[in-house]
Amino acid sequence: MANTIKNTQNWFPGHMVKALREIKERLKIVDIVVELIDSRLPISSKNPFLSQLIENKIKILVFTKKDLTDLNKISYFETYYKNQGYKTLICDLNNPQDIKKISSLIVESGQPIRDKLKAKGMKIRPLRVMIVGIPNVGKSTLINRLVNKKVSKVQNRPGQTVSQQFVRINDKFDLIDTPGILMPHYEDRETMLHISLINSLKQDIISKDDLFLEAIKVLTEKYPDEFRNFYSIVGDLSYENIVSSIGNRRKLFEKENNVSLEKVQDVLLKEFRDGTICKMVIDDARL
Ligand SMILES: Nc1nc2c(ncn2[C@@H]2O[C@H](COP(=O)(O)OP(=O)(O)OP(=O)(O)O)[C@@H](O)[C@H]2O)c(=O)[nH]1
Ligand SMILES: [Mg+2]
Repeated sequence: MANTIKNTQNWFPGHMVKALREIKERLKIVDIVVELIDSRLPISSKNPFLSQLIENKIKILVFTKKDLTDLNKISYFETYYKNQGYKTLICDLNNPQDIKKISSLIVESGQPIRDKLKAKGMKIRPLRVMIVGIPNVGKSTLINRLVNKKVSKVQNRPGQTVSQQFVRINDKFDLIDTPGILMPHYEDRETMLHISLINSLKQDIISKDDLFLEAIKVLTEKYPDEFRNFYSIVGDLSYENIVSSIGNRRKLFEKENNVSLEKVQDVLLKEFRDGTICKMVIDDARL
């Protein structure tokens, strides 16, 4: 484990390395870990390093961005993680009801710890809760919603949370915000592309051409009907026809009224990332 982390240090941005070290340190006093993953990538957006670090904690796994996911496919992954000892919730962090569910689950899961303290005649203190996850999965959003005011910067870009913050939620629990940790998948380029397609990886690591090709691949293989409908693509789903259909329909031209590939790429990648094309799960349900 130590070796694996060491080997990735060249790739990790400096604050990622720092975050991992800090998380390890903070874990010593943490009761409950709330790990956030993006529902669209229920496997790839989960940090395998973290799983090992939190083995002995009470573990809550929140699948975020429920509003962007293909609910027909998600229960498979929920069962998979439940079998690994996680308490799971599938949430839209912009829905106040879902925030309440997370809050209740934290309190409920931590009750045994509070009972233990009580039995020992010790003072019952607030549970110490840590929110973790790779960039852009909603950590700051969750904290903001839990405390009901803006305390942590929220932006749809990776790596926004740089320093850690403590937040008192109520008399039952305290939260520690942490920077997102991204597990780089050197051997698995496809996973890297997918992580980038949900905006959890710095864009400049991968070329726009490669990302665009992968987005098209995901859409044509997994959601061809939705893809066609969204962009009104008539005819086959060949690269040329996709580019010319989107370009012509959206009027994405260069000077000479030729379709601009770059503009088509920008539009499709933005709409893919924003989840407007269709609700989707990108990871395969074969585990
Ligand atoms: N549609 C949707 N958007 C969400 C949800 N949760 C978070 N977001 C959006 O996702 C983006 C990233 O959210 P943040 O809370 O900044 O994510 P983070 O994990 O703190 O990101 P870093 O600080 O970069 O690690 C923002 O645009 C949020 O509004 C959700 O459940 N549904
Ligand atoms: Mg953040």
